[in-house]
Amino acid sequence: MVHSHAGLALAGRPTRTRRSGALLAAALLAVAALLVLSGCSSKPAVVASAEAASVDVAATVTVKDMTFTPASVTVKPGQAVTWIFDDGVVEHDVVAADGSFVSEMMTQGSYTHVFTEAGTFDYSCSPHPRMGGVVIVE
Ligand SMILES: [Cu+2]
Repeated sequence: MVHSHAGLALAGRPTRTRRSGALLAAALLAVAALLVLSGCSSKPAVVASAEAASVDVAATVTVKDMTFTPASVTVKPGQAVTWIFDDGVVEHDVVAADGSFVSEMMTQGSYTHVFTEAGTFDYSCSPHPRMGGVVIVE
């Protein structure tokens, strides 16, 4: 009795395994496609934060109340800007229009970037496009 039941179960197994394997593969492909569509089109690659303690931080921007404060900071070439995230549970990021500095999505902590060249660098927050700021390097 036990042997015949085991035999039936084994006989049925390969078909079921193949079918669920195909479903799993299809599901993974769908998830991968969604990640590609939502990730790559909306946000450039993250640029690692500099170590704030070892660079010349000349301006600090607070990310709070859905606002970058102050919205405009001016530093010299070689100096850094630090953004401090402090907006409760609301996640923000800092994304340069030219992709030269890009933070992770964060609710707390900080992000520091050293500006090596003169210029005007606009940035925004990717989930909240109306949040904007500018770093002027001169
Ligand atoms: Cu935001």
